[in-house]
Amino acid sequence: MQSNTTLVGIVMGSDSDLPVMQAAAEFLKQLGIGFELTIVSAHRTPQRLMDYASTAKQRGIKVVIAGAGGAAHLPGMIASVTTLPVIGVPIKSSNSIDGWDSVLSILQMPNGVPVATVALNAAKNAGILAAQIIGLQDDAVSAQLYSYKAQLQDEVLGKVEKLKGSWNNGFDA
Ligand code: RP5
Repeated sequence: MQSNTTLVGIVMGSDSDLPVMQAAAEFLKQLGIGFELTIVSAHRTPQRLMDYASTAKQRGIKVVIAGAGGAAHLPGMIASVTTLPVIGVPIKSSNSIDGWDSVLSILQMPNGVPVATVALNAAKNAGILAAQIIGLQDDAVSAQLYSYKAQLQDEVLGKVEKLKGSWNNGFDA
């Protein structure tokens, strides 16, 4: 699919999150999935957060990817406003102690308000997960995801072959 329709909303708390978050955008671009990317700060622009989250669904967005660091309230607050699936990306930012603060702020949501939390700085996985959600109703996207998984497998099997030459440990499966 090469879509001009914007299906995924990527938001981040600050432009300082962009070096991490661009991996999500790159994956969606690779698959031809339309997305928008902008800054929405839970603490510095709370009204903008409310406006974004409350209008995203009616604007045609199917899934939101939200990345933030430190006291990372952006994904959870978006999830509190919209019924769209929200994928949270914890970011090790300048105000993070070691990244655990970002992870736990996004992961430990209360019952009733889930955020699908990926690993620290794992924006590419957020892009993949968003594509998988879009792929539920788009066969072309789904086919590309199968190819991507096959490529991952081929890469590992290539490494297996490479290792065989130098380290023969008897595992020949
Ligand atoms: C968070 O604070 C942002 O998501 C970012 O990860 C962090 C630092 O923001 P800046 O001070 O760089 O703007 O809200």
